[in-house]
Amino acid sequence: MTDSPHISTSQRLFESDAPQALAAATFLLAGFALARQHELLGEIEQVLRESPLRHMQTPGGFTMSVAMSNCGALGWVSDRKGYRYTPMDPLTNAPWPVLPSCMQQLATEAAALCGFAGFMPDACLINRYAPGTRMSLHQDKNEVDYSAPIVSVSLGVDAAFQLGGMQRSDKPLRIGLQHGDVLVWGGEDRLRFHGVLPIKPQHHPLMGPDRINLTFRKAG
Ligand code: MD3
Ligand code: FE
Repeated sequence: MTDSPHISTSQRLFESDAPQALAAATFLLAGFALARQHELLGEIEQVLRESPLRHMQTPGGFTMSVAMSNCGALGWVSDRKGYRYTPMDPLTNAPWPVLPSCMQQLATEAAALCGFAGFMPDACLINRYAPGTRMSLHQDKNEVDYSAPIVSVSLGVDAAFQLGGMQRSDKPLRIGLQHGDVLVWGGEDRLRFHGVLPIKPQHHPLMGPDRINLTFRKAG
């Protein structure tokens, strides 16, 4: 038997009761966003009406396959000049949309459950992966203060996340991420290399073929 080209996404039914440690300071909160999924998706829709998803240019002149937008006081951008955070959306020439309350509370609560009390993100990068989209191994290094953690929320179809080491050449662990999963990492794991393998064709009841990832950061 051959694989169907559009297998349905596996569904997590419940949130786990405790964070699962993937490394010393990297934690998976399985299903932690499920209880607020509809409110979250509504907030994301509203943000994207104001600052739409777009494919940014890399400094080397390539077009990124992940479509991105941001909300919060600062937003991550890439163009021919490099990677950085800006207070204004270069597409709309207006400030990035305000970080909505359900999104912000989710990030603060998830961080606290993993030992990072008082996490106040000032930036949320929204990544949209269509089938086939990947994000190659990289470090998140554009933030001013590495003592703050990063919180990520996975929505939509499943992804295979790569958790690498401190060198690009360190063999990454492969971790399956499902709709509603939340990852928190900080401390000694803050600068680990990480990436996302190409998204397989799948169907999610709320998100169709796509995956959306939110990453909450203290950027400035
Ligand atoms: C890093 N996004 O936007 S976040 C990014 O799924 C980004 O869209 C990916 O990398 C995404 O910069 C991955 C998840 C993540 C999880 C655990 C980590 C990144 C991590 C642990 C250490 C370092
Ligand atoms: Fe990253």
